Amino acid sequence: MTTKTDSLEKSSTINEDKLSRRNFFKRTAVYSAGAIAAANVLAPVKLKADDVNIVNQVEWGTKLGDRLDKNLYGLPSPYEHNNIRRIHDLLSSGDRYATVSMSPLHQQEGIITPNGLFFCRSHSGIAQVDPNKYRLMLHGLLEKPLVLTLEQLKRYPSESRIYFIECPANGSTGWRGPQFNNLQFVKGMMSSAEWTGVRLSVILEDLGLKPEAQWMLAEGSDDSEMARSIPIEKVLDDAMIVWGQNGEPLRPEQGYPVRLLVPGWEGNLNVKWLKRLKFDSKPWYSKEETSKYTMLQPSGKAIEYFWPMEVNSIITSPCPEVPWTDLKIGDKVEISGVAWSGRGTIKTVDISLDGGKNWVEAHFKGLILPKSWTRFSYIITWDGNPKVLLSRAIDDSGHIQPSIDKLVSKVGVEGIYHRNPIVGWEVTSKGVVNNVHVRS
Ligand SMILES: Nc1nc2c(c(=O)[nH]1)N[C@H]1C(S)=C(S)[C@@H](COP(=O)(O)O)O[C@H]1N2
Ligand SMILES: [Mo]
Repeated sequence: MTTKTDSLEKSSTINEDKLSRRNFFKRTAVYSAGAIAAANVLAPVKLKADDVNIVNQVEWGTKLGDRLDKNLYGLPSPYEHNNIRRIHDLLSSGDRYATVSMSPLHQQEGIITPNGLFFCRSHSGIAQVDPNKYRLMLHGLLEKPLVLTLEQLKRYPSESRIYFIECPANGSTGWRGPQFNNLQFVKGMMSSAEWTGVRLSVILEDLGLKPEAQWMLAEGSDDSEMARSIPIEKVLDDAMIVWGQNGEPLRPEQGYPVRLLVPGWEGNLNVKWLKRLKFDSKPWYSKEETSKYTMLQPSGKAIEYFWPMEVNSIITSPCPEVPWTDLKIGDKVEISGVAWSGRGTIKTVDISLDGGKNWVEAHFKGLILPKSWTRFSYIITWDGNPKVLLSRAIDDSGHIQPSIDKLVSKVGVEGIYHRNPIVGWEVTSKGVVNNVHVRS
């Protein structure tokens, strides 16, 4: 693999949404209205080990705090007001109904996305479903077809599992080169949660699946009536009907009160505001599996079904929003990120500091679960030399992230979906981080 700086394609740096830390502090300073002057916040902080001001009472310790009944549903600190989903015109319909809001991956920790930051992809706005009027129909090739209320559905034995959901269009702006100079718009079409619900295998045992049933149709009750056909092996393997998201009811953005969860497979199969599940011997060829979510090949033919989300990884620190501009030579600094695969469990993540010439193995942090985000880490000593950081994940099904050129030579650039090549960031000698694509 040859990698020279001149073979890097740089991002065109779309900066209308400035997402840098500097901006964060600026706006924070404005928000806190005089409490701290902006200049103080932006000045380099000099820390002393014997600073008495730290143990003396700070301004928030000299008066009563807020009353406990101020927010009976808890809210983040007002200083975190910049930790939000973002929408970009290039990824959205003008009227903001059929659109996607991108999750701020650079501001997340661990393997759970807080519910307020979970990315949302919706084809016709966010339906507000009355749980008292909610009904779920299970019909087709079943011994005992059934309609359930929400309470009845929740009486089935439930389990809670951590899975990511990723739109197959995640990363799709990168097919022709780096387009956005930030992590949020490059990879924010995914999030992860602990989902609570009932496995379909449990319900189907109760309702009696007829042997001819080979496919399940899942249909949403929102205006788009999103519908997808799912093969019965996957349904019986690990698909779930879920009503819980990180310990509380699903958020409206995630399909309140009930969605389908198809672990590791394309986001669009996880039908929200679920209305019915129908069982039949053949697929339905709904609009979402004909006009969309097929994969156009260089030959002009399209792959019809392309279900699992491929093995993938991204460095989340540093990234353009989390630069290394405050580092001094000799500082220890962590390169960290997230890896995931819809085919199974992450086995290895390798890191390159030199654009793919040499690789070292990262170590994992925290839980390592199938079809979940897996956190990786590698510590280096900052030497002030420019770097091109890349990450490359391998899963336990034997799949490995391809290079950009290898992927493009196989699937072309017209397909939009399933873009999982090795990507990363350039770090300049000043610690500024940019989106670059390494060609090989
Ligand atoms: N009913 C319904 N389900 C839907 C959609 C929709 O528009 N309507 N969007 C799908 C798409 S394209 C994706 S990527 C996922 C996104 O899930 P999220 O919005 O919870 O992140 O939901 C899927 N389920
Ligand atoms: Mo999607």
